[in-house]
Amino acid sequence: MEFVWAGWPGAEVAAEDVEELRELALHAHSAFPIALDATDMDRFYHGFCNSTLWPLFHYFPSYASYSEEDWATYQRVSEQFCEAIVALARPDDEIWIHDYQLLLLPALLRRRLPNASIGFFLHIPFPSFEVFRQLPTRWRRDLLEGVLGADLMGFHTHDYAQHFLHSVFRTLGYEHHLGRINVGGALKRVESFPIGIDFQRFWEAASSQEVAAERARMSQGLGDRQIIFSVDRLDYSKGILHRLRGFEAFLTSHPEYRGKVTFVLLVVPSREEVDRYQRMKQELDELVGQINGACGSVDWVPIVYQYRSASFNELVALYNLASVALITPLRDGMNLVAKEFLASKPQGDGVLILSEMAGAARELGEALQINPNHTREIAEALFDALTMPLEEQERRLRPMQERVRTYDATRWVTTFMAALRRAKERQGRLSTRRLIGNSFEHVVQLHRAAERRVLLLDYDGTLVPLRDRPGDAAPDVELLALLRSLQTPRQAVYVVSGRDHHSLGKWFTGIPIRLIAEHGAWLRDVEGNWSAPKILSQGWKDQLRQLMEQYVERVPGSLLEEKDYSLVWHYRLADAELGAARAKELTDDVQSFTANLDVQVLDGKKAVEIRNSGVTKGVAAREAIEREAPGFILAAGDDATDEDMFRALPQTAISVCVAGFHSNASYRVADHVELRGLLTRLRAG
Ligand code: GDG
Repeated sequence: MEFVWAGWPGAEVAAEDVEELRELALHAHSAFPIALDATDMDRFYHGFCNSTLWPLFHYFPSYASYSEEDWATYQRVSEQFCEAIVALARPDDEIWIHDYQLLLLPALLRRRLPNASIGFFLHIPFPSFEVFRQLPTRWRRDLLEGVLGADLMGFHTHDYAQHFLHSVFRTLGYEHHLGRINVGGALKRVESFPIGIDFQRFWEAASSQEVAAERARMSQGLGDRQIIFSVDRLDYSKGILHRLRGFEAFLTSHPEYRGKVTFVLLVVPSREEVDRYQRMKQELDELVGQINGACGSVDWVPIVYQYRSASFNELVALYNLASVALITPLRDGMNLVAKEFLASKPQGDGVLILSEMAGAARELGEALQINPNHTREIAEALFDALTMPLEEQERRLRPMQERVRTYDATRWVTTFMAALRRAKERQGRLSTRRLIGNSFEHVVQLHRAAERRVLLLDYDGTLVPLRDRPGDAAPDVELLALLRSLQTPRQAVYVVSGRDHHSLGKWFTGIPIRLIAEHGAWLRDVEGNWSAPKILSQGWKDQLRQLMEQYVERVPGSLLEEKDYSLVWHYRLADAELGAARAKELTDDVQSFTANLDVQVLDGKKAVEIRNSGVTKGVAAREAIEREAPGFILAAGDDATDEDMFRALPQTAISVCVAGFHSNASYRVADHVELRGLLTRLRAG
C-alpha cells in the first residue's frame, strides 16, 4: 500500500521554506506537512485540544477550560486541514484521520469528497456522556457530527465505542444497531480496534549488541539493585504523582527494601506551554526531592529521576533491565509502554504492574492490576512483584507477550483498513438498491406496460416527513394534487396508514382515492364512504388504557393516542433515552398483561402500539390486490408496519422503503421527496 502522512510539522515554517520542506518531507518520509500560523496553532493545540478536549476526555473536567476563541480556532484549523487534504487526495484514496485534534475533519472532508472512503480513530478514551455533556451544546453537536462524517469510527476499547454511541444518541438522537448508525441515509460503522506496537522491533533490539552495551553501562551506575521503571510524557493523566506516593508507601511498609531497589523514573517533557503542565512539573520535582530526602541514604538514591527523552536503545535497555514496570495512569486511551515492556523481555522475566484505568488493561489480564488512586494497592503490588518467583513471572508474561506479538501494529492497520473496506462495500451494496438511474426507468417502464395498476402508499414518513406531534402532519397542497392526479380508471391509489380514520378522512376530504386506516380496520372508497369490514373487539382497551396512562405520567413529553382499534404511546417528544428505556418496559409489561387477549404489541418509530391481532397492512394490501387484480403493484413505506405489507406482496411487485436500510423492500429512496419524484413520473399513461 502506498501512503502519505499528512500533518502539522511540529514547528512554524517560514512561507519561503514551505515548498522546500514539502519536497524533503515527501521524499524522505512520505509525509506532507501542513503549515499553520503559530498563534492559531497555540490556540488550537495548547488551547482547545489540550486545555479542553484532553482534560475532559481523561475525566478531569475541573481542568477543562471553555474558550470561544479556542473553539473558533479549532474550527478554522480543521478547515485548513480539510483544504490541504482535498488538494492532496486522489479520487480512489482512502483517508484515515487520527485523534482528538481532528474530530471535525471527517465531516468537513465528506462535504468536499462525498464518496471518499474515510476512517477515523480516537487514540484517547471517549468519556461517558455525563462528562462529554460538559461541553457547550453547540460544540458537542458539531464534534459528534464531525466524527460521523467518517465511514468507520474506531476506538481502543469496547467501552469507549459504547460511550461514543451513547453520546451520539443522547446528543443527536441517532440510534445504533450493533454499532451501525444511519446518518442521513449513509450507514456508518463504530468498532473497537485496540492498537498494537511494532513488536519485532523491540524483541530484536532487546537481544542486540547495542542494547546489551547500553544495559551494561546502566548497570554499572545502578549496581545489582532491582529496578522499577516507568516512562511517560509529563501528563496529569499518567498518575506519576500517585505512583511516587505508592513507591514511598512501599518503602515505608517494607523498610527492608531500602537500598535494595531503585526506581528509574523517566519523564518526557510535554506541552510545556500549558500552565497546568508547568505546575505539575513543579509538584513532581518537589515530591521526588522529598522522597529521596526522607528515604534515601548517602550511598543510595531511591528515585533516579530523568526529565528528558531517551533514545530507542536506551529505552529498550531500561525495559529489559527492569524487574518491574510500574504503569499507573489515572486514565489512558491504551498505553503503549506496557506493551513495549513485554516485547523487550525475551528472557521471560519481569513483572508488569498496570492501572486498570488504561485501555491496555483489557488485553493484559495477567498483569498485576491496580487502582492508581489507592496508594496501598500500589505498595502491595510492588511487594508482590519484587518477591514473585521467576516461574510465576514467566507464567504471567508469556501469554501477554504472545498476544502483543500477534496483535501488533501491522495487524491493527490491516484490521482497520479491512473493516473500512467492508463498511464501504456495504454502503455500495445498499446504494445499488437505490431507486435511481436505470432501476428508476425500469420501474417506470413496468408501470407503463401494465393495464391495471395499484399504488399502496403509507402516509407518515413516506408521503410526508415525520413530525414531533402526530397532529402536525397534515398533507400539503402539492401532495393532495399529486394523489388526485395519480388516481385514474386504470390506476387505484391507496393510502395505507396506521392513523385513525377521522384524521385521514378529514385530511383527504374530496380527494377521490382509497384510504385504509388503523392498519386495515377501516376502509374508505373513492366516494368517501367508510366501512369497518372486520368484526373486532375493543374491550381490551379499557384494561390497558390505565397502564399506558401511567407511562404518560412517568415520561414527560410522551402522549397516549387512542384509535378505535388501538392504543398508541408516543415518545418522540420525550427525552430520547428515557423514552427508549420506558418503551422496552412498556412492551414487556403489556406482553404479560395481554397473554390472554387477542391483541399484538408493536414497537414502532418512537411509539409503542397495541392493537387487535390479525389487522395488519399485509392483510389489507392482499385484500386490495385481490380487489383490483392489477398487473403493476407499487408499495411504499418506512417502518415495521410497512414491512408486513412488503412481505405480503407477490414477487412481481415493486416495494420501496423510505430512508431505511434493513428492509424487505426491493428498492429504497432517501426520503419522501424522492418518493414523490417517482410518483410524479407515474402520473402519465
Ligand atoms: C496516546 C494515548 C495511546 C515516550 N518517551 C520516549 C518514547 N516514548 C514513546 C513510548 C510509547 C509512546 O512514546 C507513548 O505512548 P503511550 O501510549 O504511553 O501514551 P501517549 O503518548 O499519551 O499516546 C495513549 C497512544 O496514543 C496510542 O494510541 O496508547 O493512551 O494517550 O511508544 O515508547 N520513546 C523514545 N524515547 C522516549 O523518551 N524513544
